[in-house]
Amino acid sequence: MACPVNLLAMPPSLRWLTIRHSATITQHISARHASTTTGSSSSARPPKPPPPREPLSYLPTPSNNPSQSALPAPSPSSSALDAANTIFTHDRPKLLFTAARFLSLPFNTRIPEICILGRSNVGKSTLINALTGLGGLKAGTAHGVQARREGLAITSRKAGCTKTMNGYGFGRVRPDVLKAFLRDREAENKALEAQAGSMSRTERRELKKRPREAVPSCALVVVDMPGYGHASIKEWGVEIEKYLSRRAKAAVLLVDATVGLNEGDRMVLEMLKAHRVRTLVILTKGDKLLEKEAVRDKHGRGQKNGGLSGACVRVWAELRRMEGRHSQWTEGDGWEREIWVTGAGDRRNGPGLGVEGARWAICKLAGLVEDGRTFDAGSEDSPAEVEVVSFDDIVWAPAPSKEDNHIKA
Ligand SMILES: Nc1nc2c(ncn2[C@@H]2O[C@H](COP(=O)(O)OP(=O)(O)O)[C@@H](O)[C@H]2O)c(=O)[nH]1
Ligand SMILES: [Mg+2]
Repeated sequence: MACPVNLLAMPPSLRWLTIRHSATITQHISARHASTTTGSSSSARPPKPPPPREPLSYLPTPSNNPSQSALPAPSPSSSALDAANTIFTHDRPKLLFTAARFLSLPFNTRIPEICILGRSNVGKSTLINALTGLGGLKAGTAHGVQARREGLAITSRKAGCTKTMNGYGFGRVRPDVLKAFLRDREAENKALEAQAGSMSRTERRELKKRPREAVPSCALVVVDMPGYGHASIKEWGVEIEKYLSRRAKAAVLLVDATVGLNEGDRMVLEMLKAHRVRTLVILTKGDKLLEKEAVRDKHGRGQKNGGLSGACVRVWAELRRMEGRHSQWTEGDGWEREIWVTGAGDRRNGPGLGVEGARWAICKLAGLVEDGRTFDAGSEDSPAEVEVVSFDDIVWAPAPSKEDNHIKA
């Protein structure tokens, strides 16, 4: 996307900002780095910058050369961002299910489903709330019956608050999806009626009681998973590993930007890789690192461990190592080689830092929006060509049933 701001003149720690509104970026940078971008010698204190609302992502070059690690990732188009915003914010989210066990999950063979994983307290529930359009303050402090009634994810400072798999429905169901479902349901009903003629009364009763898939009512299902770390990963893992191995097509792994990858995250990444689940990594609490950066800047101190940019580089490098030399765990059924940053619980920032970008990245993961970004082809800084597989091209795993323990296709 053409951008009037000279990106190369930006300080390296900010270059990886994906730029949408150059005016806001200029404002943001001019307040933090007044002399470098505006050339002004005024000694007046710059006005406090509004926190950036732009999508934030880190998209390094294929060479993975640390000295050129700060590629300004092109922004998704405004229409793609708007499409993602509409899915998440136009209608109130619906709490579709709460399941403690894999076998009690309702069937879903029609709607893209994304699970949100991460250690306890990383900010899973907060991000889900912010995706719906709630401001940072409310997104990070949703408690009680009222929040439940509003379809919000319950957040807590105490670790281990979410103990069940909670599914939220976002957006309106696509008419073609609904039409196909109703057509198939009608055919299924006819076949059952024909079958029922030769059945005993008990068999007919059993048949009626069999759980069936509900009529699709949304465009996207997001599942808030219990966090790990509070209880041991082994204790956490049984039902969730069943979910990852038999049902999951796509997952978002949240990593605390202030901590980086921990043992639990690594174990989950190994699971995702083993079960070939398409994975998106989002750093949370990016606002905390930016705040620390601002304090260090003010005192003329360099950034500790490279600040937020350093956190992205470390996570990215580790994921590249995890891809393995022989097995390609990249786009398609691998991890999306782009790291997104959010500060969904940032109380000073209305909509939450980078939340708009996270909406778009999640919709892209679900196949609801196309990438459509243009990279400067042939430039040394262009990211590697990646094959994008649409969500529709992924074969859905059969829904779990008590009689039959299906294996993911
Ligand atoms: N500053 C800041 N705080 C956050 C962020 N995300 C979550 N929090 C806070 O971290 C705590 C745990 O969040 P929660 O969403 O319940 O974590 P979960 O256990 O992963 O669901 C809450 O007190 C949130 O307000 C963030 O991006 N920035
Ligand atoms: Mg939670």
